Amino acid sequence: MQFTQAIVRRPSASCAAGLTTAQLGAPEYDKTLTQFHTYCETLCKLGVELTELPPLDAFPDSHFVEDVAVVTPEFAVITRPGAPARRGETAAIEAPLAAHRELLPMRDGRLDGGDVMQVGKRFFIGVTSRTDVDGIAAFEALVSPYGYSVVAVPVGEGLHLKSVVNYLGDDTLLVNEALAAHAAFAAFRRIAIEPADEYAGNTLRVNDAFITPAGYPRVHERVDMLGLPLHVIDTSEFRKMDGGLTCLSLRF
Ligand code: CIR
Repeated sequence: MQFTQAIVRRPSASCAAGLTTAQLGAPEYDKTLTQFHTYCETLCKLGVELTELPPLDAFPDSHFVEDVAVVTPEFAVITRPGAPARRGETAAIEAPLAAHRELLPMRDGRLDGGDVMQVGKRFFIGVTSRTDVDGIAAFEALVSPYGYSVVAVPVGEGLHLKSVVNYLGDDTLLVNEALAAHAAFAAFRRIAIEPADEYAGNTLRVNDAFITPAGYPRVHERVDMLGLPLHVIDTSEFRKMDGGLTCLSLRF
């Protein structure tokens, strides 16, 4: 969980035209940019060197860069996003990532990076409306030669696996009640969050700190007990588009 680099993409003025199920209204562009800048500043404060890519007006969800790639110390998998409207985003992430890693492009199935949770040499991958078993098999074929294993986890609700479970380091997961009982996670210390706080499950560990969404004091209190600095930031505009903290960057 030690990162020196992150790639972000500035949100486009078209961002309100992206995909969403949230029914929270349209995001305000100015506020979206303010929240994006706070996020970027927070990453920088935590010792990460940031590459900010320009907005892509034709792809209103393209600032959710996490979905188009999975980056490890050895390589970057270029995914095949599950939503057809987002498939074209991958071309624009290849050159920035090629500067840092060998690229492994997926050729089959569907898979969003938001469904991929890495813990050491293991990937837990959500089976969701965006990621299917063919995508998981294609991903596994690319990463297994590097010594990585893959565990598929059916996700009943939520857009992505990482919408409801995130690895906080030190064998600890922040996880919704439904997945807290899943056998795949039995060996972890699990901080279970109640349904009303589920959005804050998308809390991000960066180096020796956490970044968590504003508005969830019960979750803040529990994460605070882990003893690392907690950066609470407003993500209201991203939430309107089903987005959260992890999806706004690729960290490596
Ligand atoms: C989408 O539906 O694809 C975007 N509006 C939100 C993507 C959020 N990504 C993520 O959680 N990894």
